[in-house]
Amino acid sequence: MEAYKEKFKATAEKEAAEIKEILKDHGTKKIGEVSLSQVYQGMRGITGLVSETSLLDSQDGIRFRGKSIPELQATLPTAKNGHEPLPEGLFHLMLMNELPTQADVEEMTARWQRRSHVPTHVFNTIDALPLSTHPMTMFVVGVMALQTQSSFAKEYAKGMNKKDYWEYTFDDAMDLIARLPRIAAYIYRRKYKNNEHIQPNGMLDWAGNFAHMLGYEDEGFKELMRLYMTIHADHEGGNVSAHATHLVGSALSDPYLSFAAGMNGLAGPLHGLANQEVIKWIFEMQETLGTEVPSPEQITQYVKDTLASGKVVPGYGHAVLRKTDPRFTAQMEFGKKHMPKDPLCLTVWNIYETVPPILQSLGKIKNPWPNVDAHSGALLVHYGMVEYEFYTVLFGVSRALGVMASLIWDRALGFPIERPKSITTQLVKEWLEGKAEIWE
Ligand code: CMX
Repeated sequence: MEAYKEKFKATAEKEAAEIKEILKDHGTKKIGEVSLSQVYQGMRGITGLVSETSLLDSQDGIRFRGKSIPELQATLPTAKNGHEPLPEGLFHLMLMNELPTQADVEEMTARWQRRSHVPTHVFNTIDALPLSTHPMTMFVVGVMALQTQSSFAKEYAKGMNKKDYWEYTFDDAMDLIARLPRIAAYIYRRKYKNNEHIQPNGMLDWAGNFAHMLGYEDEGFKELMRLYMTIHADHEGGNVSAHATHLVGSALSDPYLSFAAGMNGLAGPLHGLANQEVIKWIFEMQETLGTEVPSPEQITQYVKDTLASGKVVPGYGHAVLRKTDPRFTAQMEFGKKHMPKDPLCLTVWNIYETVPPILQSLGKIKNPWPNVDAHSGALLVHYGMVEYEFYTVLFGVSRALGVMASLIWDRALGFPIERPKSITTQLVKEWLEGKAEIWE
């Protein structure tokens, strides 16, 4: 290692050890209303944000405007002959705080169809990237190229009245949601399907048309997309993608800039990228063990090896949830209904039986249960979408629904620029020695 790097490593290791000691002895000490441990450990449990569209309960999971996922499945309008909720309905619920009628949902589909034109320069910008580029990078670059269309940015430059912020945020949010499936499908077909693109079908709903443009005409895949786009849309305000979108938006960066920030966060393996990591990890397990459906004993050993090599088990654990994620359960039920004998789904279900007790036995993991990402890939693979590097883009298209509805509310309620206070470890040490104050 280069000497300069060595020097940094030694300095950082010393400070990390000091912080560990400080937290062991003083972690519960309060700075204002919060403890020193919360300040150092990812602000866990600190209530510091308002996000109107959904609320996460550690035991019951996510509720969108008070409605759980099973309730959404029972009450939101579906496609003709379909059973899964249409994401248009969820967006209406999050935005308007009322259950949509069939007519509300049809109007939303039509509204997004009218707004769905993507200018050529966006495709040209994506085309400028090497084919080897990760799909999430292409997605963010596509969103940034689309920022030229921002009504919010144009009106702000002209001199917009504060009371109108929400309205141009609303227009940009609608345009962005309408256009994302086109951009995402373009990336998929460019990278994996020989650059052969499929024109939109104006007769289909938003998620059904997305499935069509991706190249999947199976009605089962369209139903999966409707469910997928609904359950990945929102997970209250503190997760990385929602928080980043909200934070950047608070500087009055327009919705395109804000959403791109959120997507850069979603592309992290501890957040949305975990959905690709899960399938990659299972494929590697199958290859290493030489079997399509590894036994519980084989899975146990593989999980132990993963942990011993200093890696996380992808798809397991959560910062807030303390039970099996209802989004995992909804996907498992979809799998049991549509593909009960699928070998990859069987493996996901065997992993679900095997992993939690192992993680629990480590004693340090707060939630040993599966999250949303533990299941999604197996369902996609069943319909032929094996290109797992693309999966986080699907998550991103869905997440736009929640973070854009929230952003409209942020501007409608006039929320200010976000600016929490930070401190240094030097100040903490002086404070513990009684030589300095920490301002509250
Ligand atoms: N495998 C191995 N170790 C895990 C683990 C897992 N699945 N989940 C948590 N841990 C470890 C943490 O890395 C941490 O270890 P250290 O103390 O050595 O740093 C310890 O257990 C305590 O962590 P925690 O308080 O239980 O969990 P956090 O709130 O810090 O992190 C999360 C939450 C999701 C990042 C973590 O559980 C994880 O890394 N899971 C795997 C990645 C994943 O599936 N992410 C997707 C989450 C859903 C989403 O956003 O899409």
